[in-house]
Amino acid sequence: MSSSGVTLTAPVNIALIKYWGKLDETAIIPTNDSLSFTLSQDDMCATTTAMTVARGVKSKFWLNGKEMDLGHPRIRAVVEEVRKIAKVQGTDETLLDLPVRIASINNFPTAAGLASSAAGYAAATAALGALYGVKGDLSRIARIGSGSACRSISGGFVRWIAGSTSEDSIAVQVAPENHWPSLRWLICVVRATPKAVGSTEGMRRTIQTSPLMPARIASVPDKISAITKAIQERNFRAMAELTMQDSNQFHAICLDTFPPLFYMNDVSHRIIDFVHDYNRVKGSLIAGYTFDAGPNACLFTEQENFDELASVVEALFSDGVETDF
Ligand code: 2P0
Repeated sequence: MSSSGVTLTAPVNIALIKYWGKLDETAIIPTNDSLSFTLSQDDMCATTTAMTVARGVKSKFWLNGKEMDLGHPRIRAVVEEVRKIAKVQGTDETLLDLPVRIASINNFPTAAGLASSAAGYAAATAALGALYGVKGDLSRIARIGSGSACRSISGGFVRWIAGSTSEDSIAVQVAPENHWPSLRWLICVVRATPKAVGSTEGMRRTIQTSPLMPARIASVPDKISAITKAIQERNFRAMAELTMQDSNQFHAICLDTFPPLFYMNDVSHRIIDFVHDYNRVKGSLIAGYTFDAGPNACLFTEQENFDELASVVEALFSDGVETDF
């Protein structure tokens, strides 16, 4: 970290109740609330450095060492929003006028349905916010970069309140990092290559074509209330059932989209079958799953069951799955 630069890290978050669909594509106002768990800083994360450079030096942006277009509307929107707020809050305008350089690195596969944009935009927003001395909520700025990024600004369990304007669509923590210390995640990388249809295009297609989508949107408020209660009570069974059902509903909506969105693959389906069989054999619901817009499985369980679950998954799927922590 130099006097004119700052480096910050943000972890990925895993959605238990999914975000899928926008009411406003530019401001990124979602069709429904969503709720997620932010992994710890030691797990999958993005690290971003933001620094001002001397006048006349070109502004630049790198992702995983590759130079990207700083004119990309989303990264530009984040930079402009951070500067706008900093100006209102009284940051020296000479600093705000200087060219800026941003470099972000993910320690996990990018764009493979592992929430890379969430961690990336959260880290970039945090680094730019610190660089320009912005105070207060950063979640609505991160949201402008990538919707799910607003949930990676906080740790623990986080709810993104859909809101209806750019001002009131924000993420709030519903339980802190240390609320449920026995909860453990097993991220199974089924395929680490970028998805065929990106989230933005996929959501647009779903909104335009899925007859089931309105029913999903209507069902979310009750699910958010129920899972919030389950989290507060550390009720694993209720939390796991709601999470698995919401993942399945999200992928049903994807299949109901036309042309359909196939984010899971045969290995993903085998993992789902395995989790249900495993719980049945154990005689109790001890493991859960959720899948984002990709085939990779996010499994979860409690500490006492983690080692066994990890070794069984490793043994059964090691040919097609790379397990992470
Ligand atoms: C989620 N996903 O809640 C859901 C579940 C994918 C499936 O948020 O267009 O990359 O940048 O706002 O945030 C992926 O969407 O989409 C996502 P944009 P984003 O985590």
